[in-house]
Amino acid sequence: MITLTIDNQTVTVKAGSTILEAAQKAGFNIPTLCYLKDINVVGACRICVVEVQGARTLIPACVAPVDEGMVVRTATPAVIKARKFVLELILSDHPMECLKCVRNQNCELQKLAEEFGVTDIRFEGAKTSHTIDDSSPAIQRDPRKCILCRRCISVCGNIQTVNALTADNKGFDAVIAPAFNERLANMECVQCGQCSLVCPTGAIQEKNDVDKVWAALADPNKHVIVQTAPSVRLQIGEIMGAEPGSIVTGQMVAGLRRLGFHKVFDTNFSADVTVMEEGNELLRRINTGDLLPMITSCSPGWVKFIEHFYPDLLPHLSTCKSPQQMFGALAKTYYAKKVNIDPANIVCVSVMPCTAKKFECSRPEMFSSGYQDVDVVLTTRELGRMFKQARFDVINLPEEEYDAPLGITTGAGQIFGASGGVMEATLRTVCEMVTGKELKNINFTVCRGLAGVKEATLQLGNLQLKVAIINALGNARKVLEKIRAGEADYHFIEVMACPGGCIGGGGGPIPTSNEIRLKRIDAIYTEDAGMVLRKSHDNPAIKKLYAEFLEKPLSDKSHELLHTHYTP
Ligand code: HC1
Repeated sequence: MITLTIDNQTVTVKAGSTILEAAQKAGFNIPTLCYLKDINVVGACRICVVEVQGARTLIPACVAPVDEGMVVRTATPAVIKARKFVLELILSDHPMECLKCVRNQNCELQKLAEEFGVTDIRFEGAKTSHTIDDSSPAIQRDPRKCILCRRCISVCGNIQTVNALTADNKGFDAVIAPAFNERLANMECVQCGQCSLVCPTGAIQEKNDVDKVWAALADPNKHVIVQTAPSVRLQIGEIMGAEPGSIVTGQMVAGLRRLGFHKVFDTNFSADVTVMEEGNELLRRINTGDLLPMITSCSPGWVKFIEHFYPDLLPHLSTCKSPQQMFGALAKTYYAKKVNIDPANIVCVSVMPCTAKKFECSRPEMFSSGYQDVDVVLTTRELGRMFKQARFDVINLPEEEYDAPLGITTGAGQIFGASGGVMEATLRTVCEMVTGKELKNINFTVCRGLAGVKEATLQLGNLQLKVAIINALGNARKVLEKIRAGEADYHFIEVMACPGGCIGGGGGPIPTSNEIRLKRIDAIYTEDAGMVLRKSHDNPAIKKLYAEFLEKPLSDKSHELLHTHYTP
């Protein structure tokens, strides 16, 4: 252990800790911009400088290790002056478009400039000229707003192992961009949006589709329906001012109805359909000796990752479409027929915690109703913007229920939003199918939590089922390498592209940290525990869907609408 003094307070921390970690442990609030715990520790921005007795210069606290007897001061006049200087330098090459920036009032740079009273920029001069890259269907880059902090490079390279972004050039010409300043659409970017979640400014954000939805709602000839993903009901509360982990399902439904959506439906419904289809596909593969392990395919960033980097392993993907896409296909066939509305006049909007869903809905495989199955995808952040534009105090609205039938759901559908949820939901159904007996305990807690790779072996009658659950693409890469090497004897693997699963999706609230992810995960399982029905095969609306329309899981109709094959 190391003992040092910070602002006259004695602090003891583990050897190898940084000054920033020691200060945070002792309750000091040193400002940071480039630093991101466990992800980006590069000392690029210098806003965290502190005075260390005996040192000739100010020291960046985020990268400097503590030393025995060190004397640190975090807020001397020299420190404050230096931090303000750093901010002025950053702002001297910033477009200053705060009023029309998507991150206005949620920008780390803006907040620090306000805190440090930066009202004049003494170094006005040449500005770099960069063009906005809106080539990707999901992500938009505006390098003019980039402060070169490198958080996006770290999350894309170290956590996701995608490496779509890099630092090019030096000094004034430095830019964070795809290699050779290529456009994002031409890179292996999987559109997971984790870069937008960690960007301190508005340099990386989702493609804005809010106006498309207002236009649809204004069209008297359109029947506009909306589906909300499992994790949106807790993420949207945070965006509207509630504490992380608050569940505002009924309030969100009320808000959506007030925005003018004709029907408010739930992706949890089609998550239940996914369980029926995927569970049966798994048992078919096991019983017929077909290719194993089977890997989930509901996370579109993950699907793009395997397409780009491991195309030889694509046959391992379940043929099931994601719940978002199953919903769209059913909305424009089953639901359209039920309510006697021409599917050409249905606009199907999704609200997702995910940027990659914007890309998924436009894939050529996703037109099985005869139309684009899902027309517009909004991230949770964009829905927050719509609520704010409408000036709805959503978290205090009286609660309302989802519409039937595509809003009748179970706890199994709900838990899809957390890493391990797809696996647990599927196990609840598959176990009862295999054993023919009702499960005494439906909580497969081994599936839960933030660990990057979780494994379990379950005895289902005579079947010993080996499963793995993976979140974040860097962890997926490790397991895919094992599959390639013939060293993975799993039957079934869940992969979610984003750390923590969809509750940590790239379209969610900013900031998102592991502490916040854990609160959202708790909320997901609380919501599940409070539901009357918690197994997909018990959902009466699902039973009716099969009786009236699909016939049975894996039927020809199911294959036509709900399954696909991905090709690189
Ligand atoms: Fe997800 Fe899914 S859980 S992918 O994370 O399978 O986005 O929440 O909607 O489609 O149901 C996202 C979340 C979501 C799908 C479901």
